[in-house]
Amino acid sequence: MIGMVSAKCFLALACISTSLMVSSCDDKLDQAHKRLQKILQYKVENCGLLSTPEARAECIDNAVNTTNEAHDKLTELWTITVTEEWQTDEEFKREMKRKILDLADGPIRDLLLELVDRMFDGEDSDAEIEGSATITDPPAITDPNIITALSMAPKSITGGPTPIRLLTKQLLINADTSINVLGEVIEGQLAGSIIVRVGEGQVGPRQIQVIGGSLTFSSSHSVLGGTPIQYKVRNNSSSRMVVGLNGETVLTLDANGSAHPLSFTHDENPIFEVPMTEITHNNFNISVSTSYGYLHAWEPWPVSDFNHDNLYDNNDITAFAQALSISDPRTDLNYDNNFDTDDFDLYMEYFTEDESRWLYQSNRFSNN
Ligand SMILES: [Ca+2]
Ligand SMILES: [Ca+2]
Repeated sequence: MIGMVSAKCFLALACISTSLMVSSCDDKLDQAHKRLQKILQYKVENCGLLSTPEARAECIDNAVNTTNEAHDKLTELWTITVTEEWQTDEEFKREMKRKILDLADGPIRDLLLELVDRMFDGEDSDAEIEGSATITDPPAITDPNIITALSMAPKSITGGPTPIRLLTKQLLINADTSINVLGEVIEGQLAGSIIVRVGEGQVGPRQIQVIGGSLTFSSSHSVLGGTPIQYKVRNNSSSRMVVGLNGETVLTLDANGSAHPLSFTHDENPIFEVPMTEITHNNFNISVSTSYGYLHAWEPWPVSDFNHDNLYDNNDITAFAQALSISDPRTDLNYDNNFDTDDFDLYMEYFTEDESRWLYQSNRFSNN
């Protein structure tokens, strides 16, 4: 939804004659293929939750087959559409969707429609967010997931000279938000309550645990069709809040988007990094303009943190290499049905990217 400017794809009109423009449309198709890979990886991960080996194997087979078919069909329709008469991104998208709607296979049709919708999101868009966030006493918590997460969370921070008791609070967020997508400005309100755990008596640079909660983007703009977009913070995720020197703060939210067409799908897990400044104790100012490239929404590769411990380190590389050696479907990252060093090289590329982002946030502030 939020990203920095890149080449407009309607320039792809000139694909055929101008080599300079080829990269921008090839990039679009490449992005769509990468998104398909991610969807496949999530699907395969989810198959692992099934109880019997037979069910898991069937689920993985289905996921691989559906994704491979979608991959080929997307390339085929794209290749036809790119040579046709169209003037703008919107016209190109409409042509693609018209062809996709003719497909007989329901699941592939739905998958491709969503991919094409997403293909132009995040391009030529930016956002402004102005508002505040305040840590205050918690409301009565009724969400059973949050109650469970709280019961399992540690009660204190140990390791220092004296243990620090952790208290449950809420972070109330309220901000005017304006998103510019392809020149269409969507004004709205971003608001919500995030359940956090703070060290008793701690001030200044500190780390704040994020337990759960949700953020809602509501707008009267017709594009939302009267339905707000809800982002639910995933329990036991890598969400966190770090207050650094001079009150510089980053709230990192690992959140699932609702089923809203403008939202991220359940198949993807974008991570938002929202900068804030602590003005007085527990009162934060939010002032973001993506023109300065400061608000981040990134989607880590599902395979980067291969062992799911919220760390990006050498153990993941080892685990990936082992899985690759037994042809785990998640590891065929270049989609050629071979499990080889090409996949490993791609893995290292994605892993390095995710690791550097993760390290950037981890090392950004000193915590004490
Ligand atoms: Ca890991
Ligand atoms: Ca491969």
